[in-house]
Parts: sequence; structure tokens; C-alpha cells
Amino acid sequence: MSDSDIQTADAVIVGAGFSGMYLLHRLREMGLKAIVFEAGTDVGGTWYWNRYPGARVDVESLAYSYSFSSDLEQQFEWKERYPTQPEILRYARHVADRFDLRKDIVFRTRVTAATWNDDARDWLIRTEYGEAVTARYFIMATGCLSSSKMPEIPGLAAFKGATYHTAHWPHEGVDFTGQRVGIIGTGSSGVQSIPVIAEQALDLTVFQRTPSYSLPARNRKLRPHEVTDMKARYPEFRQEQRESGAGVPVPIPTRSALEVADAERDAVYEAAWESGSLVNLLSSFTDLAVSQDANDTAKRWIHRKIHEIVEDQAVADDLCPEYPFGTKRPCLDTNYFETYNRANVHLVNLQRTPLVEVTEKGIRTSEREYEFDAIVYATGFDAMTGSLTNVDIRGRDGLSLRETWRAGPRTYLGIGSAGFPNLFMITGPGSPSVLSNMVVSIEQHVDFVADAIGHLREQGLTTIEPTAEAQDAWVDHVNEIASHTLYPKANSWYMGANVPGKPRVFMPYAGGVGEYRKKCDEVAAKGYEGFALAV
Ligand code: NA7
Repeated sequence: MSDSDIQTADAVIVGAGFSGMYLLHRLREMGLKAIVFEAGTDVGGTWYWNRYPGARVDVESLAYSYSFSSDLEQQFEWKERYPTQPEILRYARHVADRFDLRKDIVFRTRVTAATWNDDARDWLIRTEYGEAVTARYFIMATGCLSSSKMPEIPGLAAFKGATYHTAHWPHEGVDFTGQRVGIIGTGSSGVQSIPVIAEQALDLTVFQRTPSYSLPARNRKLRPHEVTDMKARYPEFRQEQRESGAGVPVPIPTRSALEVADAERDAVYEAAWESGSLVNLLSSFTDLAVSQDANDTAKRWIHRKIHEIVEDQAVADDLCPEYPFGTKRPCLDTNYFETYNRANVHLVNLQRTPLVEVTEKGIRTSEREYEFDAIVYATGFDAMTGSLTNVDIRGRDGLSLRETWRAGPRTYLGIGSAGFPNLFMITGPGSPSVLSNMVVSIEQHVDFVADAIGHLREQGLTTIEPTAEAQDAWVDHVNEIASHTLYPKANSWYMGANVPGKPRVFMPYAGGVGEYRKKCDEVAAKGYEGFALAV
């Protein structure tokens, strides 16, 4: 490739989800030339890919939306309390049209490699088609749950029927009428899709390795006064979101679960359950995330609920999680536990009878073979790091991000990594990311990154890079916070435990969105303390 084949830009962004779109808008407003590469055929990121039946967000629409444009906030009309995937995609497309974003997005194109050139002080970014772009700034806006995974069992290709993964659902939809369907996985994607598939399929067999805690969403159409009220107080509400623990404002609990009488505690849990809000349940008491005894009260209460809903008590037993509530991502559902009362739905407990292989006709466990017309994999993602290490990123002196992170991700603030100048991650490991309302965390990171770039340009500087000391201290701090919680007790994707061989490290920052923002603001105010800036 000759030099004339290489395009130039100020910034290359990978991904046209909520992060990439807002970042493109911000950088453009600053007068930068930015190019976005996106593997899909349209904007939307997670909401472009995850089109499985029943897919919805578990944060309310009026809160799961951008705050950067008051006109957008005021003019977009959300229909439901918890919007469906098509509604969120409609929103993403609306944003792309409103801010004329598509002209700088290259669709159907994966970035495969990026190499830092220390002499030119820029990145050389390559795509799967061999295109190359040089850019001073390289930003991975690839999302935390983008690199999907299949179960590690033999025979995946042997099955003669239809195969689907929830994260790559056919755009035209799937009709399961009259079919015998098997589904592996009971995380959020399984929990949301199982009730919908069960209504259509002749027969549905659910293969469950770990049960999920799930709460009824109590979804419904938004009432006109709710929308009007929110639109009238949006600035104040957005501020509350930014200062909150999880990007969703809730009253801060003041009492331990262990200091109230049983009846009172039950009433608190009941009210949270009835509210259809995960954060309400998670923040019922001060100590659910840190005290096993406190957490056990929530666990036992939810177990009781499951036993009330599910008629077959042996099935209910199998659906009750044993790990502490909240230490794996809890789910929000519509008729999930009720679905196990249907005659055409069967639960297979893989802890008793593990998966052995996929066969020509279906799935074999240690007990027997099950025959299907279709298999659905709701088996999740190589979370938080997969989409970053899938690209061959080479920093200073050829340093490989993949190799550097072999023992676990190391970042400063979840935004940058030492040895990789001018590489930014949006909601990277070490930031609140998946423990928060993603849109709130995305906007905060995009603003931080755009402001940092603005600062460099104003000061006539060319590079910014975390110092090794600041990074070490941040990694220690993230671990220290996690060590005071119950999170490390579960085999979760937060810990990398769902991917064989992945180091067991708690990846998100558990100190809360508000605290984290304060830290980032301080860093910026002190001239990007902890980063080395150079001419
Ligand atoms: P999740 O939450 O990672 O769920 C994946 C599910 O698939 C989970 O139940 C896994 O069991 C199961 N799984 C994964 N690999 C296997 C194998 N090899 N054998 C059996 N079962 C397996 O992904 P989702 O797509 O549901 O949700 C991701 C996030 O999206 C969600 O948390 C929300 O934030 C939105 P395991 O629990 O690992 O035992």
C-alpha cells in the first residue's frame, strides 16, 4: 500500500453505538475530522445486534437516553416505560439523522488492527478490507457486551436444524411455530426471550447452568403526564442521575437489612418487587452489596417469591440462585418464572446433568439426548475486554494490548492504558460501565475524552497517556473497592468467570457513578493528573 492510499483523520472511532455516535458529534463540533468504523449496517450498537424476541432495556426510557441535547430530550417521544429493542433502535436512528452522523460512519467494516507510530505521533488503523487511516486519536467505542460467545462444548457444527445466537438475531425475525426449540443460557437474554419463544414454539427446553435473580418489569405504556413531568424537570433529573450510584436516581438507603423486623423488611422488598425497578430492590438497604447476612435476607425473600409463582416446587428449587443477590447481573422480566408453569416448557438443570455435546439432532447432556428443530444460544459475551482485545492494538514499541492484559485488564480510570498514547476507551474496564445506566456513563466518558483532546489542542500538546504509577494505583483502588463487596463471590462475567481461561478479576468500578465522576473531574481540573502529556 502506498502512502497515497492511506486516508488521514484527526480521530478514528470504532463503533457506532451510543458511545460512537455522541463522540462523533462532540468531536465534529470541536472542528475535528473523525471517521467511525462500524461492523453493522446501521447505527445502534448493542441495540442493532441484540434483536432477539422480547429484547428490552432494563432502565426506564426517560432515563436511558442522551442528555446532551435539550431539543432531542424534549422532542423525542418514548412510548413505553421499558422500551423494546426496535424502539431504542428507532431512537438511535433518529439521533443519527438529527445530527447528520451517517456521512462520517463507514458501515459493514471491522477494524482489525491499530499501531502507534511514535515518530509521527499518530495511529495507523487498518480494517478487514485492508483500508488504512492515520489519526492522532484512536477511540474504542466498542461497548462492554459486544463480543458474543458460544458454549465450549463439542459438536456445535453438527446440528442439522437451525441455530441462533441472541446477539446475532436475524433481522427478519424467526417463526418458531410448531418447532421443538432448545435454549442454552438464562442470563438477561435468555430470561427475556424464553417467555416469548415459549408462546410460539411447540415445545421449549431451557438448559440452565446458573439461575438468575429476576424481577417483574411491570412494563406498560408511558402515561402522558409522566412524560410531561419529566420533560419539565429534565435538567434537575439529569443532575441527579450524574450524582447517583448507578446512573438511576433512587432514595439513598439509611438502614441495614439486619436492623429491621422481618415483617418490615418483607414489606420493603415487596414494594421494590412491585415497583418493577431493579435499582429499587438493589438499594433497599445499606448493606445488601457488602454483608452476606444482609444479602441472605433478600435471597430468601426472592426464593419465596419464585416458589409462590412456580407451581412445580422441584422446578422452583432449580430456579433459585444460591450466589448473593446482585453479584451477577439481575434481570428484569415479563412472565419469566410464570413460563415454567406452561406444559410445553421444560427446565434442564445443567449443574446436575452437564452439557456433553451438540449432536446432529439436538443436545446431549450427561443424562440423555434432546431432539430439536432449532437451538438458541443465549450464552452471552466475552464481556468488557473481548471487543478491545479482538483488535490487534499495538502501542509504544509494539506493545500489544492483548498481551499486556493477559493477566487481566489494566487501565487508568477505565479510559486509557499505560503504553498506549492517545488511545481512549469509552466505558472501559475499571470504570462504572456495566454497573450503571450505560448512557449516563457513556456521556461522561465521551465528555471527558473530548475535553482532554480539546485541552491538548489548546495547549499545543500532541499526546496523552496514563502514567504507570497512576494506573497501578487505580487498579489497586478498583480491586480494593470490589474486595469490600460480595461481587467476587459469584462466577459472573463481571469477574471474567464465564470465559474459560480468562483471568478472574473484577472488572468494573464499584464505587458508584457520582464518586467516579468526581474523581474524573478532579483529574481534569488538575491538568489531567495521572496522565503524561507531551508536545
Ligand atoms: P449472560 O448474562 O452472560 O448470560 C449467558 C448465559 O449463558 C448464562 O446463563 C450462562 O451461564 C450461560 N452459559 C454460557 N456459557 C455456557 C456454557 N458453556 N454452558 C452452559 N451455559 C452457558 O449474557 P446475556 O446475553 O443473557 O446478558 C448479557 C447482559 O446484557 C445482561 O447482563 C444485561 O446487562 C444485558 P453461567 O451464568 O455462566 O453459568
